[in-house]
Amino acid sequence: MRISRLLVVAAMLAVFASLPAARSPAADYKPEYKVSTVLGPPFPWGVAAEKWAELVAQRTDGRIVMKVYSGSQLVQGDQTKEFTAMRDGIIEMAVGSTINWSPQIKELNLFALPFLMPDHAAIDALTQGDVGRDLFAIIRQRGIEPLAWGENGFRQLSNSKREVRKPEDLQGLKIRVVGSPLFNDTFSALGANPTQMSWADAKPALATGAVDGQENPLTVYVNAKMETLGQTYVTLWNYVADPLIFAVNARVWNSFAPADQEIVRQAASEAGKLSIQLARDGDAEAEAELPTMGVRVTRPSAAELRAFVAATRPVFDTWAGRIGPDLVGRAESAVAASKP
Ligand code: X2X
Repeated sequence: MRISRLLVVAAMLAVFASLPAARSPAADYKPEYKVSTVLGPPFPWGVAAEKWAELVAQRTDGRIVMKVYSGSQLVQGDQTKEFTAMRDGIIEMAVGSTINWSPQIKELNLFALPFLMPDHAAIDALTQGDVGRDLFAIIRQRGIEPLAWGENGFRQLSNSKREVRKPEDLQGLKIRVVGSPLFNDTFSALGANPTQMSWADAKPALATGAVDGQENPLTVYVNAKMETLGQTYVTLWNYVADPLIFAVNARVWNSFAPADQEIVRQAASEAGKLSIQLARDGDAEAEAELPTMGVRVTRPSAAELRAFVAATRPVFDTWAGRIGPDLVGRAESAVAASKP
């Protein structure tokens, strides 16, 4: 009797042990993980987020199903609430802009310091170097696991009123700006009249003429068809760029088996690279297309750019103090070292 019971237990153990190991943690997994973005496809941002979800679904044999919700719909259109919602677990994952998370992570304002990064090499010097690692460590301390960098792109100025080649041209123009107060300060310093609003509100505001202009990468300009919203003057000035961050709520992250964490991280890294490539190629294509769409493109000369730099320098200095002079100093050194 005793022996037969032991045999039964042994047989049961043998059956459990033979179950595929990778399947067991899936029991704790959610049927779906919500991924928040501001822009969906065909914007590069949305394409890259979908790619992340697709790679993870394939490589985990469907154990981890990620669904992308664009338009900041998981935070009722308020993109500046995305980081908090993800930290609180309302959203499990996001591909978020550094701008939209900077109200919670002040150090992410770094990328919005006017004229810190002149070119793509400068962005890479920050995100792919020590500065990027330090920023990820700061985010990690706040209950979010950052996995990879992506890119929204250099933000160029457009408006419906006139060519902007020098700060005086911005005088009195009503410009829609994004969520960080740093943008208000920059445009106020340039003599414009900045109005902060979400992306959800920006398009109607441009369409009705409630605002005269906005700033966004050219891929956003063309995919949102801003030339049809009266935005016929574009100034290419590379004044700031916003990287994207692929990230997961820490509790969700810790619930994944190590092998699955590796898959999710690797997929984010590949989708991040795709995001950077799509953003850069897309901006270059859009730049070539703009003149054929009846858009007047202005590219200030180096001397003309210096006037914008000088006018915004007090804003740079004030915000460098808030972001952390040490971090900003190291960022400036990394940018200087990236120059050919
Ligand atoms: O709102 C914007 O301008 C956008 C889409 O670029 C961001 O989310 C930062």
